[in-house]
Amino acid sequence: MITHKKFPNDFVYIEIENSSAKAKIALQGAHLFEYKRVGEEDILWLSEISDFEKDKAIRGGVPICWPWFGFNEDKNLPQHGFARTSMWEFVSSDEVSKGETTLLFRLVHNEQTLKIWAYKFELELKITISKELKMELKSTNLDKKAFKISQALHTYFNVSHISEVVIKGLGKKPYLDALTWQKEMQDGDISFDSEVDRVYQEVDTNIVLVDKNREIKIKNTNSSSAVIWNPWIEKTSRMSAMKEGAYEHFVCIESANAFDDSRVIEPKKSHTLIAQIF
Ligand code: TA6
Repeated sequence: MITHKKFPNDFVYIEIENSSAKAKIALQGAHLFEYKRVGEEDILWLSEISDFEKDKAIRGGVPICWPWFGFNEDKNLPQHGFARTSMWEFVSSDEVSKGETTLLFRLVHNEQTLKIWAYKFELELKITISKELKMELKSTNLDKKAFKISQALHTYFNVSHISEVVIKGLGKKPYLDALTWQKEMQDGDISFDSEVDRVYQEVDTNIVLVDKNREIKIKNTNSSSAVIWNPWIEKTSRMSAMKEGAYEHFVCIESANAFDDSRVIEPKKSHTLIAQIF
C-alpha cells in the first residue's frame, strides 16, 4: 500500500508498506528515510532531531549526493551537490509481486539547477522495497556536451553501538583518507575508535556490516568506490541535526562513484549506480 503523507509544515513524503517491509521516502531529495523489514530493527539510522524542511537535507536515511560528492571547488556551492535538497517528481509505483514494490522518482534540470550546474540532465531513482532494498540511480545526459559526475548513495546504517561494528570486504583496498588527504592501504577489517572518513577505491566485492546481532550485505554495481564515515565525538558536536552521542548509533557505508571513480557521461548516454542491501 502506498500513502501520500505530509508533516504539519507540509513537507511531503510517501509511505509504502508491503508484506516484506515498510519505507518512507521524502519527495525532497527522493530521500529514503526509513526502511524496516517486518519483525526486524530499522536498517537505516535517522537522527531524532533531523530537519524535515524545505532546502535542508534530512540527517539520516539515504541522502543522494549528486552531481558531485563532497566539496565543490567553488566553495559557494553546496556540499554533496543539489539533488538531496531538490524537489523530485514521484513518477510511478509497481507491485512487482507480493512483498516487492518499486517506486520511481525523477529530477530534471531546471532554471535553478542550470544556474549551479550548466548541464541538461535527467536523474531517476528506482527504489525496490522488498526483503532486499535496491536503489538504482540513473543519470542521463540530455545536453550537447559531455559532463562528469561524482556521486554517492550516502547510506546511514542503524547500529547497536559503533564499538560493536566491524566492516568486512575492504581489506587490502587503497583509500583516500579525507581527514589527512593521504592515500593509504586498508589493513584487515575496519573497526572504530576514532573519527573515520575514507573513500575506498578498487572496490570489487560485497561489503559486509557486522553488528552485534546481525549482518548486512551491500552489493554495489557500476561502482568501484565506497565511503566509510563516522564522525566520532568531537565532529558530532559540530554536525547539523545531530544530538550529542549520535555517532554511537550509526555508520555510513556509501555506494559511490567518487574521486578516481568519477564518471564522464556523453550526450544521450546514461550511467546507473546500483546499491543492493540485504
Ligand atoms: O561522506 C562523508 C562526508 O563527506 C563527511 O566528510 C561528512 O561531512 C559527511 O559526508 C556529511 O556531510 P553533510 O553535508 O551531510 O553534513
